[in-house]
Amino acid sequence: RLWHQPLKHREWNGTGSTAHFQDIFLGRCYIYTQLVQPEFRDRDCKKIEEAFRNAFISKDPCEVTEEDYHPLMELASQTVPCDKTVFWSRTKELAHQYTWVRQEMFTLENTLLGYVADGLTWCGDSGSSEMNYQSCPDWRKDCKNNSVTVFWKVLSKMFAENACGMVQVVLNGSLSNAFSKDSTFGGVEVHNLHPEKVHTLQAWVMHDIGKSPSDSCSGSSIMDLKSIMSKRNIKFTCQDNYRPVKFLQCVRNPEDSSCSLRT
Ligand code: DN4
Repeated sequence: RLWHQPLKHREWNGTGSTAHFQDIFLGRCYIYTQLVQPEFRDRDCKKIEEAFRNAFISKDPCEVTEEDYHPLMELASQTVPCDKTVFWSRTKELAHQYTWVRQEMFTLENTLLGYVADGLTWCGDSGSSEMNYQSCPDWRKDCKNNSVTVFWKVLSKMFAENACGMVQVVLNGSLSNAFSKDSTFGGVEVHNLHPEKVHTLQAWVMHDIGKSPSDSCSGSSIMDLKSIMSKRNIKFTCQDNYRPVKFLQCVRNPEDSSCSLRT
């Protein structure tokens, strides 16, 4: 290869690393540590960015391990107060709107590492110390052990392990299965709650306004979740269209009949 030819990365089926990844990561880290949660103001964002990069740079992006992210997890560890953890599955936007209004509550993306990585894509290449901005592995078409999927798996596991008290999950009742064992919530988070610390899981099954409800607290997918929790010795409660979250949906759909004061 001639020295001036651009390096050719391997080609994958997913979109490439987010443009300006490092700047976005560092910028978000400073916003979070200086402005969003100033109790983190002494965390070293440059060190965190370096630990993050070291987890996947110069590696085959399909052979990233959970251990690769452990130094980062230690550097950026964070605990959420008891009763304030909110999980979600197929309801990302709504769950985030809820924690935006209830500032004391936390989804994973309201913690430092979830905040900096939310919505970004990143991968390296075994033959190069650069990120691959052309393409990254897709978790369905290429491989599950890719730099992005492994990161969210490790982070979700830790988030669930650290939860305590009463925890919440926002589920999507406009899907045929509001609860899925194959999701990160059903496959990772549910199994990493500690029954000694978490006494209750409270599920809110929300129906999208304008779509017909497909699943609810009495449906079979929620029964599966209930039975998993009972085996895990964690109390389970479920509510359809939990009012405080429904109000947020109604802010966007004020004219819908289900949002009228008389119903
Ligand atoms: P989801 O809405 O089905 O998925 C959320 C994200 O995770 C999407 O980008 C999914 O990709 C991806 N995903 C879902 N299942 C898998 C899997 N088995 N392997 C690899 N990627 C997967 O909800 P969910 O229940 O899967 O994940 C949400 C829960 O996990 C939340 O409680 C969070 O604490 C945590 N989490 C957050 C994020 C994030 O902020 C990512 C992963 C997990 P696709 O189906 O769109 O292709 O981005």
